[in-house]
Amino acid sequence: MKIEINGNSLELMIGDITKQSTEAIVNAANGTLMGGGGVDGAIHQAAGSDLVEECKKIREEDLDGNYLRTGKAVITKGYNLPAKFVIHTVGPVWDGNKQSAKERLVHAYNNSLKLAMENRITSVSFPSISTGVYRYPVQLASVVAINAIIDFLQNNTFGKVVLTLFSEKDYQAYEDALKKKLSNL
Ligand code: AR6
Repeated sequence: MKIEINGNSLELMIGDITKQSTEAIVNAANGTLMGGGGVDGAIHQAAGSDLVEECKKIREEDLDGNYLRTGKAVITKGYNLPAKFVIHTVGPVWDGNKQSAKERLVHAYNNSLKLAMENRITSVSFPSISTGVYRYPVQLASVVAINAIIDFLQNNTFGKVVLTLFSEKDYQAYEDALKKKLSNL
């Protein structure tokens, strides 16, 4: 499904984000930035070990050795990936607190999009942040993600945003959320 918003496009598709050739892809990372399972593991594997080296440097030099906080985002090169850049963000771990999880997930999407714009990137792919290892229910996270992305596109001249979902079930949740949002615009 593909729609136009304020001269920008938003597309939902099923696929592997490591194969995406948008200028940037977003990684659902953890605060260590050292890789992990899920989409993070797949991105590090496909990008090669230069990626973790750049992440180490960011931790040491930009974050003073600290973890990247939930909702924040940083950017690296894409190395062996088709995408030129990787934007690493940390989504919230689902703890049953709907409101606080929602705020932190909105930050993760917004800060990733802002960082892309600051770097003059005009196309970016997102995975379904937080709905794997971090257990955020996809029916809820999809509504939050769609609202955050659409609000951003309504207020900015950006380009293209793709949501690359990893299963038919996830795609369905995002498509339902998008259709609902469109009927209320
Ligand atoms: N392409 C697109 N989506 C994918 C891919 C892929 N190649 N692989 C998995 N997904 P998760 P989180 C989907 O667990 O919940 C990591 O260990 C997956 O099916 O990757 O934000 C990090 O290091 C799910 O729908 O991220 C953190 O510790 C979605 O990506 C933690 O997991 C997100 O699932 C982050 O957890």
